[in-house]
Amino acid sequence: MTKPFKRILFTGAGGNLGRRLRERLQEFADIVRLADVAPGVASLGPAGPGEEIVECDLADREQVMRMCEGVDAILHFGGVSTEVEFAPIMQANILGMVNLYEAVHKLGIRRVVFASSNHTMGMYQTSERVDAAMPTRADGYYGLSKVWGENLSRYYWDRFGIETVCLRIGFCFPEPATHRQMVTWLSLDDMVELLRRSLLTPRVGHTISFGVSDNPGRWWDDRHSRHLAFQAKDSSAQFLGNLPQEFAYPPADDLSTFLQGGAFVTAGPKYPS
Ligand code: 15L
Repeated sequence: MTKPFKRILFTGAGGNLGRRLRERLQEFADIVRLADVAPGVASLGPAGPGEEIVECDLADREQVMRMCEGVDAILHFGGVSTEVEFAPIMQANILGMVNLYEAVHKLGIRRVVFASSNHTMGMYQTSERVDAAMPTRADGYYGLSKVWGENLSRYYWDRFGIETVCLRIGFCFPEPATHRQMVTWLSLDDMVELLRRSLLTPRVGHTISFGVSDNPGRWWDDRHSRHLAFQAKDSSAQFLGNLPQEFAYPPADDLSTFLQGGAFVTAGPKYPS
């Protein structure tokens, strides 16, 4: 069967999403190059049929250039994926994005799908409905680094015509169990469909889309990425029984309940104690 691409690169292959997506990536290309930093690579085991495994530190310009050589499209899921101190975020997510887009530009790669995050918008309230044209309101260093990635990729579209789809992914784990996880859940099948639409839609320009299933009460409105024609098939409604049955009022000052970013909001920068 002919596949859409000869070779694609998936960065962050050793992470939560990378490990779960690995076998699903085969449909997109004859060869899937799986990349991660050393510890991530170690957990990948040997390359299977149609796979290549590459070790790469995103902060290292030369390594990033080598990692990108010979690929037709990139799924960029690498980097720090949670709220931590700024130094590692700066290396992997800020400098790493610069290195990646320099390589993409130099090597003539035409399209990137960037795993952004809902934490670009984490400071909106849970009672608000958010779309991609609204100002970003990151909830910490991690969310800010994803805003940087979205803006950098927009610059590369405006200046050099390199297309990027930024996916503001929600909670993409097997089973949601809290109210926030229910609202923000993205099933693996819907994630794959979103990748399919992001890679195969003929013209995407610079697109920002929320990565979320068809959940009840969802906060995010995808009116600005309808051209992707993504239709979520799954819904977290099937997991409603996972929620605690008794209601308890949250404390009035509990930001993690009232802001969309949840626990990331309070995990962010603090004054030294
Ligand atoms: C993210 O951006 C994280 O990478 C992921 O691990 C989840 O925690 C997700 O956000 C979330 O908001 O639940």
